[in-house]
Amino acid sequence: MRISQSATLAGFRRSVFSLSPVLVLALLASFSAPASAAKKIIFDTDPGTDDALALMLALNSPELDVRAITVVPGNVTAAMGLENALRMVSLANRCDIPVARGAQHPLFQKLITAEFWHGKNGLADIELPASKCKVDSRFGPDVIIQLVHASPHEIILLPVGPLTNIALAVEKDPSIVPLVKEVILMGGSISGGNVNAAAEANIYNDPEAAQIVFQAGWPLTMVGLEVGDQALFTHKYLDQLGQTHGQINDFIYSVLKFLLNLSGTFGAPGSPMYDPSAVAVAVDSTLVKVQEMHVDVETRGEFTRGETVGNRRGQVERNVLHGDRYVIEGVDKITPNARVCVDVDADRFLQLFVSRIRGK
Ligand SMILES: [Ca+2]
Repeated sequence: MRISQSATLAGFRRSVFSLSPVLVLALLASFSAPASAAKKIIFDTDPGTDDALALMLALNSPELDVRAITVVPGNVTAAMGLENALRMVSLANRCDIPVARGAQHPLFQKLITAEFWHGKNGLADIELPASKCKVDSRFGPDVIIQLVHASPHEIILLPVGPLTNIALAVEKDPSIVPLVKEVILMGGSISGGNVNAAAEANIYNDPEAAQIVFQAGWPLTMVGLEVGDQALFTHKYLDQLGQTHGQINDFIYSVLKFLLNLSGTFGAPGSPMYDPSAVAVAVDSTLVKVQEMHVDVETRGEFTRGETVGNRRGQVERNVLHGDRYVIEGVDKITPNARVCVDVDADRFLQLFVSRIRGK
């Protein structure tokens, strides 16, 4: 798609030589502005039904320029996730976007796959056509490193799976940290988990990687369960999606129909929009309210491994050892490392999602 747009623009430039320079500049500016203003993102994903929603929202949003897709194991194995990513970019006719395989397993634990929630093939048991797109030969974390250095201070990392690939990129080349514009991730919770009492699935699937990403020192927005659980996709929105048709529109309609049936079997009023919420925040940050706080990822707790522990008060007591006991001598301020999304304008987010998937 990008190639044909460039070709059209080149032809356009040749054909306007006879016009006045001022008019030409104005016309060119009107053509060039949206592309240059689009935010460059790297989409790191474990596809996954809600990954599919997120990816198609990103590809259908002119505010975003998806520069690469890196695949991480999570909802499904690395191999299945790669196949799903390739089929989806093919469906969207976007073989121009590099799709790279990344880590094959979490850093320090066994992978936990979620076909239970996503269907046997990870994509709601929808069989997409074989991909016309080829896998990029590079290792996903290397793609991240290369693209960040190629566009310093411009790349937004948008991980919507376990944070293994992002952590590997940081560990291999810490110099990318100050060069990344920001990280907007789907994951975590400061109000209880969805895999157990404490942990959210993406963080739970690789807590050590998550702790590396949270402590790296870059601007980081955590779009966690506080957003996704409030933004429930219901039949009202599904009906709107069903009014229009197209390859992406019909695919996403089928995915959401699967998810609504699934949530219905659990008596839920709708399907939580986890991964697309992070994309939506990248598109329009005014959709959410954020609170700055310091977040650590619990890696050792008996009941809390994988919990994102947010310090809502921004302080800790200072305990000083005096003989055989500690004495509280004051309170130390804690520097925030994350903007935690604590509220969302759910209807505006869901309307944005529906309209973008419908191609409007
Ligand atoms: Ca995901």
